[in-house]
Amino acid sequence: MKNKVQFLALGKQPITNNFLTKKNPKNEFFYNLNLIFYNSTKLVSLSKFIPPKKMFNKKYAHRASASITMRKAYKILAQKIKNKFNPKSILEIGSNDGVFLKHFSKANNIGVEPCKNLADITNKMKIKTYDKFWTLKLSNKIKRKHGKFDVIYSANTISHIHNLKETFEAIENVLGHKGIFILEDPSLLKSLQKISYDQFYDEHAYVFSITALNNITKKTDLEIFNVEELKTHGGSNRVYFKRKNNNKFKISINVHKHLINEKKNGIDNLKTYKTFAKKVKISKEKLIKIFKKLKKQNKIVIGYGATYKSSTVLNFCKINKNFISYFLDTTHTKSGKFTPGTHIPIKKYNGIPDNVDYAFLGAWNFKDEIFKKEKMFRKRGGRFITHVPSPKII
Ligand code: JHZ
Repeated sequence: MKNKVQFLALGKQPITNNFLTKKNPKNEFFYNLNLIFYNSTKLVSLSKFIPPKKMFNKKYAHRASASITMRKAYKILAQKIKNKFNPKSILEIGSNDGVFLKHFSKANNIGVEPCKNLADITNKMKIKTYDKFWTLKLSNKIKRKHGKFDVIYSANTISHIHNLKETFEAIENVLGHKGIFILEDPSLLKSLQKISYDQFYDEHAYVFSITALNNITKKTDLEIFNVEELKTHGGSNRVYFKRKNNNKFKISINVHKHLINEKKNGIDNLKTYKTFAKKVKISKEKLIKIFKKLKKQNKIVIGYGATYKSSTVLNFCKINKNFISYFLDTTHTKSGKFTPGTHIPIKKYNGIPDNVDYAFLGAWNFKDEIFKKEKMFRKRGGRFITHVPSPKII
């Protein structure tokens, strides 16, 4: 069997962060979004990586603190890290708008954030932030200036970095002898189970399983010693690494349980991915059917949460402004712009207007938070459309 096999093609896709300032832009960039499975490491990745500067630049729109759920989650995690590891120094790779680091004492926390607009925010908050990509060279510079770290944390970032070998080498380079590296990224198993093919887009070079992470770190000095399942971002894993000779922390039984469970669910088997691809095709057909039916009935349909994830769905299913009048989003950097590829206007969230019949849940991962907030919309007969785990009106 070949080591590298393509199992899914999600069509022509734009840069998800390219929220357009013009309705009909010229020369919008598109690429073919294809997914591959590596038989040797069981890693799932994009077949072709997009140059990082095209995605992560001073126009980066996503703000990690845009949802109450995430603000709370980072606060709780910061406290947990303080209680468990009592770090004197902490480094965050992909510090975004400081939603996590702000909970630590400013003298000892360092951020790394290649999007200058975000790094500017945290530097203003007096959190020393390097507006650079995470590389071995940068890790050397940081080590020279700040020494090694007790805790290195990275949420929704390692899956975005193309060269995993260098990424882990750079982490090892600045991790203290007894240091802990904590990674948090969407779970491949959950994505397969929820048919959330929208976890695949330009930025997500990889969607990790514990199995793949375990395999790719075998040759490093790091090993996984704990795994926590999280509800965030539709289902994520928080993975704890330690140095192999650090006996302070025992390898939790959780690690073994996750590996066994992933095997049981076929994470190491190409057949699983081929079945997933078939389910994605059915999901697409069902979703298009819903939108076409609502259009025929002249219903007013909007989008709720212009997520990067939803860009994959909209472009793959060719759901454009003929089906969705506009998106509502709380992120101020997105409002007044248009969705990449599908050119749907994005408006500032100010409640769902009374004339709206249906809202497509672009931010389905925040369903609980949104349903709580939009009680009135549902009470007056308004309904949401979701594609996860199967397209339906709820
Ligand atoms: P959200 C981004 O993906 C990009 P996205 C990135 N690549 C990644 O990995 C994840 O984040 C972590 C809005 N919203 O977080 C706010 C409302 O309008 O799911 C956001 O624009 N009203 C780094 O974009 C969007 O939805 C609300 O009530 O897929 C949510 O984006 C709520 C709760 C959210 O990530």
